[in-house]
Amino acid sequence: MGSLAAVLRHPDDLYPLLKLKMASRQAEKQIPPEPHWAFCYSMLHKVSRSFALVIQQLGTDLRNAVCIFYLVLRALDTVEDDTSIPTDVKVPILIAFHRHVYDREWRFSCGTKEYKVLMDQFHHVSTAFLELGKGYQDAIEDITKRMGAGMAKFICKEVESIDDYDEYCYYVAGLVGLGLSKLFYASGTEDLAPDSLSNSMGLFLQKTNIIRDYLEDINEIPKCRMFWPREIWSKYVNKLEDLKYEENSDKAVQCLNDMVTNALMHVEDCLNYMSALRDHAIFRFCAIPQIMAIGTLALCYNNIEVFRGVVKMRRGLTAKVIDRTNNMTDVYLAFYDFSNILKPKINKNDPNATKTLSRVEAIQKACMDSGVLNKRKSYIIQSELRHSSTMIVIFFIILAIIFSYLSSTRASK
Ligand code: D61
Ligand code: MG
Repeated sequence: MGSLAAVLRHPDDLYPLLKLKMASRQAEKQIPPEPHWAFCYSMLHKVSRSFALVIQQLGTDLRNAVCIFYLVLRALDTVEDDTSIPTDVKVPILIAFHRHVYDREWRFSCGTKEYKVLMDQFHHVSTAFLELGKGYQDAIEDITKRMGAGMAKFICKEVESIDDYDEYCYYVAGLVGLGLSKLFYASGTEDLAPDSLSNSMGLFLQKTNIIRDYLEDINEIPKCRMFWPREIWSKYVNKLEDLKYEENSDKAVQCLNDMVTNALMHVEDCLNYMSALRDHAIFRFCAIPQIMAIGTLALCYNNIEVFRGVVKMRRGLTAKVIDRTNNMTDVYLAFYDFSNILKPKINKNDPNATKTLSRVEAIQKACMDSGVLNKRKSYIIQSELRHSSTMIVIFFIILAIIFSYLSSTRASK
């Protein structure tokens, strides 16, 4: 019912939502026949709703490599995230994980729900990994090794300084960016991107996750895990969990805005990375998550709800992003539009107002300087703001058609 209300409020979400629904049905139908590959692709859909769809659109060889890369790292991350595993058990597993992928007998049970299934049946992932080309295998092994070592380092170490924060994000997400750039290069369609730009792609996504997931991470049972750097939050509160208490709302929002401002630093690198891509499928695979991230940051900025519950872009807007992201013009328009949503939310009394504003303006300048912005009007906002009554009429016509279809099929049964 909530989604019906959302569609009524945003009628032009309907078409992209239906298109997305059909695409994900299609993707679920295209599960390969071999049992290990079938397991990998159905697992990918279960553990990552957002990445599965964009991975599915890549060409076969690269798609298989990226799928296994994802599952191997997701399994590694399941070990890292399971707070019930004692440190002396966890650290050796993280460090040796890159060798476990070659061993079809290896198994370590941990995690919950679909992550537990991934761990329990990890032999399917190893089997599929061993079928990849050597170039892909080497890239995946190398990144797994470096990420495992980095995660192990941070098991016993808190994220204190902003440098620690960047270092942690480099291990868990920047390295994914480096690995993906290597896989793209190995597939023969792209030049090898500079490491610093690949790293920024991961940092921007990871920092957005860390900001959005504050409440989920602080409430983690049995032990909370926190990635907000002390160097930032200690300016506002004495303990990180104090941010969630109502009496600290003002400080909490200021701290949140500080974190968002920090994340915005990576945008220009990300735009440069994306502008060098040539393959349409790889481009969409990279650009869709980035646009979702800037959209999420625009939504989180100055928003106390981050400390109260889940703040997420509505499904219809996600569907629109997936539908409308095809080239760099779309990306510049999206970044311009979302920074325009963030900009009026900057309160001049916020301690970082000037810094935030200058970052937002730098992003908008980068989008402007591309020279494509005036060619097309708007990516999201225009259609968001336009309250088109025709769309509502169309919606009700479709609803009536669906309704009469449903009642006629029921009548014929
Ligand atoms: C282009 C396209 C996609 C990119 C990219 C460049 C650069 C980096 C990334 C994707 C990675 C971004 C990670 C952001 C989400 N964060 C997490 O999932 C955290 O776990 C990090 C360690 C495992 C990383 C697994 C991964 C993720 C995305 C991939 C991938 C592998 C392989 C291929 C494509 C995309 C986070 O997970 C828990 C949660 O978010 O709930 C955590 O534990 O911090
Ligand atoms: Mg993790």
